[in-house]
Amino acid sequence: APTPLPQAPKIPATVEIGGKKYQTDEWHNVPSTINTAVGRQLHLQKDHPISITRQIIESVFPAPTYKYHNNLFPVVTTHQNFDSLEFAQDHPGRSRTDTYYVNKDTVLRTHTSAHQADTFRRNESEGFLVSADVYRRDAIDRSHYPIFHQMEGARMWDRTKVPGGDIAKAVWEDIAKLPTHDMKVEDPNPPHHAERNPLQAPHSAAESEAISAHLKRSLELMVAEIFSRARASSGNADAVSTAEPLRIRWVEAFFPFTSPSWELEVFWQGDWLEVLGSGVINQKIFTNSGVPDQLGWAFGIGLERIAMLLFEIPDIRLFWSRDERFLGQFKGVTDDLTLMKRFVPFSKHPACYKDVAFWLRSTSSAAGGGTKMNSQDFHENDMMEILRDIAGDTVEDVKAIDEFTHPKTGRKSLCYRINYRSLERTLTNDEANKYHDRVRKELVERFGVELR
Ligand code: FA5
Ligand code: MG
Repeated sequence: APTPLPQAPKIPATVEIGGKKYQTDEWHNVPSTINTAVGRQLHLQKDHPISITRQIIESVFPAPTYKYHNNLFPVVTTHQNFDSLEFAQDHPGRSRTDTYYVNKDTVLRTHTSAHQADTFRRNESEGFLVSADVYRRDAIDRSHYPIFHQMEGARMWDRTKVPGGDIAKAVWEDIAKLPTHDMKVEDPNPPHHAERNPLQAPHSAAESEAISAHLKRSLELMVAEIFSRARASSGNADAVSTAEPLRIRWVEAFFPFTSPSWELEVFWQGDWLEVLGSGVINQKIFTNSGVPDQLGWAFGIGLERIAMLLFEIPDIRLFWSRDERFLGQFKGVTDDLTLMKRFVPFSKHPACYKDVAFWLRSTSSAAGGGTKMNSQDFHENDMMEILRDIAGDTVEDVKAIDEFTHPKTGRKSLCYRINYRSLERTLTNDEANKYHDRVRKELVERFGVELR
């Protein structure tokens, strides 16, 4: 067992999250900065770009075929978030370095897929969309934030309800009813690794193919719709840029809850950007949810990623801003989507770079009697959280710039470059220094590192 840290953070016996009280234990790692953001529900805030993006996507998946769930509570069990989705016991996503635990059996959902099994079990509609805030311990940069918003979508067919039980035929008939699009899709059928993404035993090749085709067409239509909204507003002087023709492609992906699986990427400003994960739903999830006769597809999309493309929003922190210079730019768009326009950044304030370098704590190893690094004590995401605790949204990004292992002692040293920059005002060098001094102190207290 690792020796205790010099000063383990104190854990209160109970915490209140979203108005509910929870018992904590040694797994608890939800900082107050995260807890206080629970309940903001940007996806439901009128004229917020996350909410506008949700509504545009919903328009492609119409009710009543798709039932919308926009208010599901963010605290879920590890069973809902992982086990019900066939995550292996040792899957890295379960780690405390990646996931916010309320206690050993309770987490802040890391994805909207946490609600799949329960929604299948209720068996209320042929399809559904779940939009919600999700939580992940992660790096700090302009496209990652520890809270973001996902939309889960799923479409199901019931063997006992289609004529002759012929799912493939019924699905192709549904595909024929979908609109078409004229987007160029690169790699519509990327090659599969048969061992990791097999045809599921309960499915015929024809069934899996039909469901995959319905999935791809539906999601391509969604992307086409999003970008046509951007174009529809191009009469506007501040229109979203539409110079480049839209390019999208399908890439093989792996999820424990779908097979086969894909990610959809969009070419944007010179690079392929992943916008969603998707696939044919693992039949075990239907069986375990008491609906073994259903088959279908599911996807999970990052709403921030889409909103950043749609409105040309350059920094993910902006979504959390209460500054009128941000929010004011989207007024009225919910009621009239032709008012949609590119976000015009307000003045960019100067960056303030500060480096921190330290030796990781060493612990004596019994065997050999030498000194070994106990790098399990330190995970990069832990430092990200210290930064958020102390400097909040004034940290724009953090980059590892050096890593060094001493050849004789085996000790490891790390160096990070932190960019302090406020979105809303100019930060003085003094203020940045104050933050940075506290960060250095906290790294020593929490992780026993030795500053260099
Ligand atoms: C998932 O979360 C799967 N649950 C998606 C899924 C659903 C697959 C249903 C199959 C069936 P992933 O971790 O790749 O997958 O995240 C999905 C999307 O969320 C990404 O494509 C991206 O758009 C967005 N996303 C992921 N991490 C972040 C982050 N830190 N900040 C903002 N957006 C993110
Ligand atoms: Mg992914």
